[in-house]
Amino acid sequence: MAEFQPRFLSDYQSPAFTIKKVDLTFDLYDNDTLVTAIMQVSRIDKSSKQLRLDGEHLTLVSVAIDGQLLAADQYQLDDSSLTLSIEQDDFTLEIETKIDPENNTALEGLYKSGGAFCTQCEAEGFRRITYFLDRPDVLAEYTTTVIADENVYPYLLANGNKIAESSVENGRHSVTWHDPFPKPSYLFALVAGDFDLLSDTYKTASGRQVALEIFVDKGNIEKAHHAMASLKKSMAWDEQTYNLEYDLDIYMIVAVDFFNMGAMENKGLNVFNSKFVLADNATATDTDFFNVEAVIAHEYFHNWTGNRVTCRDWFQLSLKEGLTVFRDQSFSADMHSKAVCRIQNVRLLRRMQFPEDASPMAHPIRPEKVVEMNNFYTMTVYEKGAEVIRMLHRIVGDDGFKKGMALYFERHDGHAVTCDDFVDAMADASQVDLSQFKVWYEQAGTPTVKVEKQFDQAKNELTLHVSQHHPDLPVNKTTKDLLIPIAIELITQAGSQSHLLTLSQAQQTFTFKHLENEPVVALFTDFSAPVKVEFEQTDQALNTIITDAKDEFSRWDACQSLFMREIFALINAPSKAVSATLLATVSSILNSEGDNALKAEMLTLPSFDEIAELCDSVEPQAICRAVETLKQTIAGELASEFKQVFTSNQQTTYSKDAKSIANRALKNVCLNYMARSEQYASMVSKQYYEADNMTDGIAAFSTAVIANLPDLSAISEHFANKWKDTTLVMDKWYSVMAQQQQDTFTKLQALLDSESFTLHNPNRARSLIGAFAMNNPQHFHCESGQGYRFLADRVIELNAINPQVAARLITPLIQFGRFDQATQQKMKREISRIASIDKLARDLKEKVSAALS
Ligand code: 0A1
Ligand code: ZN
Repeated sequence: MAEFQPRFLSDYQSPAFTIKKVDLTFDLYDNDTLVTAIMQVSRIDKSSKQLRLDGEHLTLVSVAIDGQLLAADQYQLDDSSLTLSIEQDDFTLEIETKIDPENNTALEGLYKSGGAFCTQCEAEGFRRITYFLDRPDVLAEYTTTVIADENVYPYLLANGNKIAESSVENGRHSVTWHDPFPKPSYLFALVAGDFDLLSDTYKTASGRQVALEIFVDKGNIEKAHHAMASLKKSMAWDEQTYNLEYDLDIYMIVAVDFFNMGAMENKGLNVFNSKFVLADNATATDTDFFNVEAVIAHEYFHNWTGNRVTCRDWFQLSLKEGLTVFRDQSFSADMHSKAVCRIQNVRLLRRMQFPEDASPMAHPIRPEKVVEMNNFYTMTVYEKGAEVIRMLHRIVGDDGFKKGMALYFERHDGHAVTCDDFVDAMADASQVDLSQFKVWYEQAGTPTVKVEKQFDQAKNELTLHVSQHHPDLPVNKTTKDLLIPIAIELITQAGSQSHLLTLSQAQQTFTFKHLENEPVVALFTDFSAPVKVEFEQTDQALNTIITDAKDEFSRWDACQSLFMREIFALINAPSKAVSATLLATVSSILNSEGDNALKAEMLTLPSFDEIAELCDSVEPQAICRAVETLKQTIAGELASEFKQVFTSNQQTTYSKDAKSIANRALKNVCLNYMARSEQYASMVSKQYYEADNMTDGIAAFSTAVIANLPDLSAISEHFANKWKDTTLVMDKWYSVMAQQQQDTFTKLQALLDSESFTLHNPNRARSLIGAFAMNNPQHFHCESGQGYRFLADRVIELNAINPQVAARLITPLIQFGRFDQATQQKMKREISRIASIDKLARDLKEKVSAALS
């Protein structure tokens, strides 16, 4: 069937026709919206006589060319296209379609979220609005008129600047917007609704006034101030860092409750998942505040990296996403602790991207084969893509990178380009040969770098033998050696020195002379490349890195290596005693001076997925048991120290400055350990009931759940009762409740049956089902297979409602490669069950086929 056929990067052809201008009119009704599109079309390839337009889930009303209506035998129509025979080189095409926004549960194209109309067109949603050349290399100038009931929908918004408004018959009104910047259809947006509006202005570096508007559900305006402040910071940062100014007179953000992803960078009219806009002290955690700022920045930065310069085709997605994630990460690092930001980026990469890169869906950051584009908004394209840009930054240096960015915009502003164009701009601006670097774009899988160290005592000379190794994955036809920047630190009695090595061959040797004594070597400082490392280090060397390295990331990483080592020892010998040196290390971190946020990170054990990622044929329960033993032992042995650090970091008044956030983080890590010691467990419910902010409240609540404390049911009831009318907080409640340890499946069923649960809201679905599959490994991987069955049942239900969300939630089920055969079989049985259902959506079909092949 055509809809399941893959598309290949190598088949790319430039468009035979283009659309230069579009005039859209939306007459909005819940079930019968009429869309009129008047397009100025030009032929590019003179030999092409057939114009094939994309269109899905549409009712065609009429088609006219240069004012002449076409009869039904003058075009061909099927489920995914409308094809016309064309004589003219330049013509006006007018198409009327009808759509049903209210029943659009897939949330792609035009749909209703609560009482508002909104759109989501990336990647290929515009074809659910009208027949169009729905591909990113067709750039058109849009004029959009929106007509709707004036009382119900007082705000009618679209991209660009407002150019007209009027009242029309039957209590309806009409507003027209014009966007002067040619754009691909995926950046189109429309919103109609009744909102509270937070307005502000921003003066750009060149002195232009920009109106800033954030639209939120009525009653939520106080929760929009943080988003507004974040937007202004982002605008200033992009001016200071890259000389990039905003270009329209108005920047609008609308927060909606029903949204498949985080947010969308539509030109001048971002549509956001309300989770990444709304925040106040009572309802948002420190992490939520951080994330709102980061997502606001990400979407804002897309205005240049994505909108002004866009992608030639969807295989190039990382051109805009990898680069924009790199930009938002750099912004966050400038606003907060650089080291803690970096640690969190790396944790995410190891926990989510490394497993994806070893899974049946592994793909290079620039995929070569795609069935459903929505399946490629991945950790690989985004997060590994950002790591690739970061390596480029390290190789060409900050100045070279900024020159490269400037050249990129000089060459490509207003165009749809490729990842190669970006790397070429970097190479040309900094005069560095990056041809080998491009292999990062075409090769999937996490490389392993092996290092052996030799020290010549007589000469005081250190030699590192370094080699690179690549996993054998079916997606890679061949494997090539990569250009890998290896930042290192050599720690000697005289202090520490930093070097940048470039590994370009399969094996290379690096020598360092005139050292004081045998150094301790910290490899991949600041995580200079997205690789795994094999390097034998003594516990003592790791402890030296923890105490003496200049690079804070390496200090954290050394600590994680010690934990990892202990966890593997416990997997192999469950009744062994926990190493006394490890306990001493934890104790000395607890009692050290320094940044509490970094300490909190250092004291947090690796997650299930980070551990599984380093395993080969392991039983998942063995991982869970080992982690629990380690946690219990640390908690028991150091109970009074945790209590002491917990107490000394208690705050009397709530504040959001960096120091208070850091203190809360450390205190809550301590609380988590304290929950496991009998004498202090009662501190958890005390903190819950006394908390005056969400960070402390939810930390106590989730600790009570994970440690299965006796007060749990009272706390959970209190929480649900207090927040029953606040959607985003109830999402938190569901995701905490998904981590329950006792009678888990009975309780999960009760949660599914609860009145406020619905699979139609993606946040709600993810908060229960996603949180269970990702954060409750004991029960997701329980031996009976019930956890896999639970997930598969929900995926099957979601297939009929929202295939995109279903396909995202199936992820943990298809990442089975690290587990033992018996586990793999149980997981595959459920995947097969999903594969066999009727009307399996393309999104799921692509994933289950890959998993079963
Ligand atoms: N471009 C957006 C992400 C996004 C992608 C797809 C969507 O719907 C299918 C929605 C949003 C970003 O990177 O923020
Ligand atoms: Zn993005």
